[in-house]
Amino acid sequence: MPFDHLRRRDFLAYGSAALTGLAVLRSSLAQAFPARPGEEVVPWADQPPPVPDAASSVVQNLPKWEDLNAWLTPNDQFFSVAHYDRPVIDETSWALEIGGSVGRPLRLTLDEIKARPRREVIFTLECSGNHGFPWFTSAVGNARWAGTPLAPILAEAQVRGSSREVVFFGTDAGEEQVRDAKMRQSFARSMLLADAMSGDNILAYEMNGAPLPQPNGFPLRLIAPGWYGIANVKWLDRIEVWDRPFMGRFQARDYVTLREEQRNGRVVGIETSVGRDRLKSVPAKVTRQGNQYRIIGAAWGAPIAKVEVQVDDGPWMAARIDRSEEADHAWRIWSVDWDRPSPGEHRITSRAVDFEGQVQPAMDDPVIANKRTYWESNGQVTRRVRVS
Ligand SMILES: Nc1nc2c(c(=O)[nH]1)N[C@H]1C(S)=C(S)[C@@H](COP(=O)(O)O)O[C@H]1N2
Ligand SMILES: [Mo]
Repeated sequence: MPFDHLRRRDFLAYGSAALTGLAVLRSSLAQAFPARPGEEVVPWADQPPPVPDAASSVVQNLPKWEDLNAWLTPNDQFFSVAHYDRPVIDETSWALEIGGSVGRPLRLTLDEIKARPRREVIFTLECSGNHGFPWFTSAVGNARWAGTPLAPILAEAQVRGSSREVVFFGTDAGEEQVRDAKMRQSFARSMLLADAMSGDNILAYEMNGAPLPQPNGFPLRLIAPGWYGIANVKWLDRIEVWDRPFMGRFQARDYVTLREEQRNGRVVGIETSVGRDRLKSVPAKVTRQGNQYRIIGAAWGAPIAKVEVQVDDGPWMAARIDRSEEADHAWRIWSVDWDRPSPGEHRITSRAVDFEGQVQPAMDDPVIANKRTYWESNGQVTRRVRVS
């Protein structure tokens, strides 16, 4: 499976194993954003501008990085992105349909889905547009999602041999235009059959121990650990198996990356659909206790081997990574102590390195600099802070 290099140790808890896992998680919460007695948060000098009116219905509940204190992002601090409306669904009349290129179409109520085997996964979900605009810098959160595995449901529906991909439909819909033709369509995204069958994917009805909040997809959403937010279809009501490529707006027209790349000394324009997460880190906050400053951040998108931090044009310093919580698809919280910084404004940049030695790209790396659309903005993030 293409996923296997990411799966050093799954945090997929079953039955009694779930209890052990949760105990480990709870004990680690206090350390995740390390705090010292009496310390204060030094607010960033470069606060993001407010969400512009044109985007304010699509993007909601962006948290302030300075306000995040825990490895698991509380539901009330978790961002919400919705491209159409945020449907209010009556769970008693709602059902999930599985059809298309299958031998045995299924219809499952929420009770029937909850009666199936339960699985939890801790997954850091990031909108691929995050850091694509100055106001869009905290569309990422880490939650403990609970639901039932997707693969056995597809197997029960008897996927036909000729099948190519699985399309996930939400109940939210809008008018879409191609050339001069207009048509009402549901939000939808597809995955290749092999990707959909990954043991990591769940149909989730819980987020951090509570029923899925309405802005995050109540009553059911796909959680595809390792994939950008867009793949994690909310307000799910239909799954179809197809033998031809799905070409909907959020697959093939929006959420596509245009990049100029070199091929034998020639520049070629490459266009790809946004898919798996990319290696990324951000400085989250600066705290201080007297003269003792500390920089705290998060890193995700790939198994994190190390994180380095640069202040102004100084040397890259190794950050401590909190390894007390281990979950393959969850962010790592890191920190560096910053003793007696000189008064004035400073620039703080972080870069993550994965276990394959890949380094989060600098903003002037061609992979970022030659990108023409704003999605998949995983370049190094620089924040500014004022020391008195
Ligand atoms: N049905 C539906 N699912 C959706 C979307 C949507 O607009 N409709 N937005 C996607 C995008 S772009 C992102 S980033 C994530 C955001 O998940 P969240 O709102 O729970 O943070 O949901 C994804 N799933
Ligand atoms: Mo997104």
